[in-house]
Amino acid sequence: MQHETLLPTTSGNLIVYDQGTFCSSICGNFSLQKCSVRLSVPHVSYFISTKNGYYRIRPRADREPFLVYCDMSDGGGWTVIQRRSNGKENFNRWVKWDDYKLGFGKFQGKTDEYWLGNDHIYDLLSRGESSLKIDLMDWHGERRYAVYENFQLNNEQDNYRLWFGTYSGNAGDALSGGSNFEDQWSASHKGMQFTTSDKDHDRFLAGNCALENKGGWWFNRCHAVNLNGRYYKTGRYNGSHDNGIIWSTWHGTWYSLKYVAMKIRAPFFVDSESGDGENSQGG
Ligand SMILES: [Ca+2]
Repeated sequence: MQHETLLPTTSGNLIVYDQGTFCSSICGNFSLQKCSVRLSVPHVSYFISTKNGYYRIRPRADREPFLVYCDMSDGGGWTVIQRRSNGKENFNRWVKWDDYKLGFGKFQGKTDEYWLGNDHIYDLLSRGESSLKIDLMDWHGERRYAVYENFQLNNEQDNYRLWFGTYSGNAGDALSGGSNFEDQWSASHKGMQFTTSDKDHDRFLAGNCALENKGGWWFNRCHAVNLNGRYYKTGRYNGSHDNGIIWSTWHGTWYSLKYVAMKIRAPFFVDSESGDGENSQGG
């Protein structure tokens, strides 16, 4: 019998839940189609509604558990792998490749900024999480989203090369590079390796895209999407490089978004009607 433990809230709403689980499985009793946690105590099993918050998950039994924000609204079961909301966290890392590999940021408040880490993301994806949803919000409070099926990373030996399949949503398919062939050739992120300022794997021969664009990413030469870029508090910005937080098919490359989050879950997940109803998109 699987042992599951739900501990009382400590600071914030951390819940320890680290037996081979991740957000989809916490919020993933598919027969109930409900975001719930099964509590197992002697002779009794029952369910409670699951809340948005930070959970300590353990997708691989041979690795240490780690903290992550589980978004149980928006259908439920989402593991948030990246979030930008206030510019407080430095994504232009000094110790670069290893920070992006292991993860960094703050894991406390519901809008705290972090990068979960390429190793953690890789482990979650290799466990079957493969739907990627990206939430976007501009400085007028308007929201858009993009969903990609078959989101996958290769391992570190291949520098976390990025793959993804079918797009749906209302933000435009910027990860594929934009609307015309020339843009796609130079800016599509499909098949690109991860680049940081100390490890250049991009297709820009004359330089390093991560240095110009202020954060690690799956750069081509260089990008149509730059979600780890510099946080501008204005929306439109000027500079020598288009290094803001960019989703080019919505606001172009000279507009930096106010809020973005990247989240993943299992592709067979059935949207939940519960969760705690909290709007996870911050603001
Ligand atoms: Ca280069």
